[in-house]
Amino acid sequence: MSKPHIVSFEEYNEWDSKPMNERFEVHPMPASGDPADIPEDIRNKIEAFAFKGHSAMDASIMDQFPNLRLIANYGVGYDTIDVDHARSRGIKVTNTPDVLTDDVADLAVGMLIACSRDMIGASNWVTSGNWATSGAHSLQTKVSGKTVGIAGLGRIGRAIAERMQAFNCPIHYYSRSEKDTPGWTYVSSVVELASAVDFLVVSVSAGPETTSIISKEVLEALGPDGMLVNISRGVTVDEDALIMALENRTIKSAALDVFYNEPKIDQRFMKLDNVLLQPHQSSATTETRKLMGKLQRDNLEAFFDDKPLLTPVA
Ligand code: 8YV
Repeated sequence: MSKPHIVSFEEYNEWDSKPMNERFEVHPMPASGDPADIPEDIRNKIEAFAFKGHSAMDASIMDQFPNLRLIANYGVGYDTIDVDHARSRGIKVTNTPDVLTDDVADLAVGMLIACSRDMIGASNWVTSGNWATSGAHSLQTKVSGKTVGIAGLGRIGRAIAERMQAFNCPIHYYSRSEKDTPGWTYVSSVVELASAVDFLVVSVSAGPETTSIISKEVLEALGPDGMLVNISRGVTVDEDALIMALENRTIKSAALDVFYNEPKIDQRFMKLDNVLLQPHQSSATTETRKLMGKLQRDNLEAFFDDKPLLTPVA
């Protein structure tokens, strides 16, 4: 029996590519990103995408494949996929939630502590020889017991809150509606949240409702002793406002794993001494990426086996 034809995006490790090629006829998206670079007779055979990365997945791509029926996303965030257009064409969309929640929450907590205690600066203090020649590294900021705000109490936001509760941190959170929590304080405004906390963690899903939800006003409310942690998407923060807030010390510091224009981020970040920068690596462990790839494939296989999709979003 012939294998279904799919298009794969970006690179896969062998632990993903081997089983994917065993089950499907895999056609890599050309480096140009232009579907027209795939021969039309192949495009007409394509029934699914093994989508990966953060490039725009819109009608200009989807409509080059007349028999496309499924977009299986590698990642929990699917903000670059035009789900409304997919739905209008009857194209199903899946993502890979849950398997990466712990990794993302772990990194958010690690970034918060590393930034608050300037662990990277302190490590450089040792390796530069300054410790031996100039004495102790500068005093930093305590984490335990400080008030933590979570903007977006989904799976990942909740996992971060549970971790910070173990540091005896009072938890405040913003969400579109109040949630069932172990006594955490709900606020219906991000500005109000920012004004009440020492650390503000951004874990909202990206979309039209959350674009620049961390605004100049929110950063001013967070204040000169406040710290921002972003593990959601770059677009959830007004990046110009953030850079100015860091330059002017409107906020104390920021720990960021996501940015506009990744990986060629705004060069102004490189000149700041109060940021901790990570290369969008919150789910980037071998264990988790293997689980993400398996879940993406499981959705593809379920689709072609006419079984229920495991993690549909549309
Ligand atoms: C990506 C992520 O999956 O899951 C998400 O939404 O942002 C990441 O884990 C990763 O960058 C691979 O594209």
